[in-house]
Amino acid sequence: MSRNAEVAALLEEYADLLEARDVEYKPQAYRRAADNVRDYPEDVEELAAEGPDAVANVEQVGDSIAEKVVEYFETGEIEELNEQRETLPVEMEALTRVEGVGPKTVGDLYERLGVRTLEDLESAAREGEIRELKGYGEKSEQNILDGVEFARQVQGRELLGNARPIGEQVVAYFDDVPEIGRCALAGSLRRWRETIGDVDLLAESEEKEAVVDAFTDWERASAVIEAGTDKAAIRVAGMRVDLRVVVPSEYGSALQYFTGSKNHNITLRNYAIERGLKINEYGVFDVSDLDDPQAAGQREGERVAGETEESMYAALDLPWIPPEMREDRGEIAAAAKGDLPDLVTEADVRGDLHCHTTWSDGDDTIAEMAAGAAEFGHDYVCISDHATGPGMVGGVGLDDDELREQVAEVRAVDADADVDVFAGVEANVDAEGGISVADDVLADLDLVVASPHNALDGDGTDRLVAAIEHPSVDVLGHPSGRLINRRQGLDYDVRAVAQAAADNDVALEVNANPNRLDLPGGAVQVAVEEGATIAVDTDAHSPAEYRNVRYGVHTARRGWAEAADVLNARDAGGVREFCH
Ligand code: DGT
Ligand code: CA
Ligand code: CA
Ligand code: ZN
Repeated sequence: MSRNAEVAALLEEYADLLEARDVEYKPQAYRRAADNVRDYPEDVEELAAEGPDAVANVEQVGDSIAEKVVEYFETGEIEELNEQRETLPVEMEALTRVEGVGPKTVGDLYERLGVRTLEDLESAAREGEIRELKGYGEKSEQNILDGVEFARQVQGRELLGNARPIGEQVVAYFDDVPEIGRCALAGSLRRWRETIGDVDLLAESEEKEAVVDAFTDWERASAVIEAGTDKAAIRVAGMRVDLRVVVPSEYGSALQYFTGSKNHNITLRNYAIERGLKINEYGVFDVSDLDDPQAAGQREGERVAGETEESMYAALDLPWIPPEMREDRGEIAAAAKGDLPDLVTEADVRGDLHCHTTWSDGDDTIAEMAAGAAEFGHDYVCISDHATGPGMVGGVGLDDDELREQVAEVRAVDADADVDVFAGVEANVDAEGGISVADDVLADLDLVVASPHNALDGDGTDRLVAAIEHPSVDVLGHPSGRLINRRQGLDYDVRAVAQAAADNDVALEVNANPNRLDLPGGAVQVAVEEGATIAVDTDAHSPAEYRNVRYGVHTARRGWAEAADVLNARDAGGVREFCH
């Protein structure tokens, strides 16, 4: 519920702008500070209210960064950031979304070609201006063209992990507005889609205008986009937030309608029509006695439901369908047959099987990650630092000897910890599907995660199946290697990979990091159909990131997964047995 991510994003933008101008060291300092601010377990805003000294208690946050954080919470702006934006007037966020284009390239292309926007970048590449520049070639120009196309498709869609906290903040704010009864998120955010076009919010009230006023007066709103008598839209942290206010009797029907998806609603509407019923945002109406139901007004007919969402589905003789499933992927037929799955919940998850420590690129020690897992409420955690190999740069990964040493430390921590600590590794799946860790080391580990980190384009089916068939692999980590909105990752035949996973007792990871969500919901559904097991893991690089597990759980729910399908919904003994 905090604004930590928001101020972290500004510190990162500042770092990018400095880096684009070839400033040394400072950009890294700002990025480290940004990471720690984002992950800080309490509201940094509260520290800011106490002053810069309090903010400087956050790890890696020095005095001048702390002052900027305080300035932001006091004034809504950071003067020095504004100055940097004026010196380099580029759409940094959009441009660096193009794969292979970093802040330095942005600064360079602005200096030499005046590129400010994605459009400028595309036309410079199309007209062959980039290949003419020293340090660039035809290949880099083509890569930029391909990257622009992808960056354009994703433009305007925010990551779930950024949008969800904003939505929860506005709901929390509404909880204290006396005129409001029930209120909830709707739209793609309620369905936990991986990216969000805008945040939709519904509130119940008899005093609609008071609610609209409270909404547009919210201190977090940076602009009011529109305001009417029963709906309004504001901008918060760059996102559009849409509000609808309805009377209590129509709250359930409005919630059902505005949750979507559009395709779920269309199929549900047709299902209703076949039964002589009409369903819309105002309720369910029996129209069998009307002369011309097609020509009837929205609220005409005998109203049979609408106060609650449950009543809407019940009027169609259907059980309530969880929002994550409302994507028109067979959920209405399943509900009609009484075959809805009993979806996995956040409370079902008992441990995390993928996390990193200072041994590779994590921020905290094995003991700290174990203590953090206990505090989070887990029963067990698996330490799975990067092994060296293809895709690991800058000496991040551990070689076989280091892994042997690490196992000894894990055993020592395990002896004292409040959770079971498994010794694991995140090995690299090379381009041929090989695993680059010695067999005797693999044999000493409790659990082996294997993930692709290099050559993340083209078809990866054979490569992933080969990794699954390796006798020591237990979990296939982030199978596509995609980064949402940034990198497409591997293509692969999901059904073939899921079958191989089921046959070889390998779990497919649902990596819960909001940048990844890999497997995505659609692939989880195929995996579950094929009888494969999934593992909902956070890939945490600090204890704060254990909290991302909810994004993985809801992604698994989008794939109809039940607790029985999830490896880390088992107890520690069950996990050990699976990995045998
Ligand atoms: P987004 O914002 O692009 O991530 O996706 P949604 O699903 O939140 O879509 P949005 O914000 O345009 O509309 C919210 C919900 O309202 C949507 O999920 C279903 C409902 N809705 C909007 N337009 C239509 C429509 O033309 N037909 C139907 N049946 N439902 C609609
Ligand atoms: Ca929406
Ligand atoms: Ca909307
Ligand atoms: Zn990885």
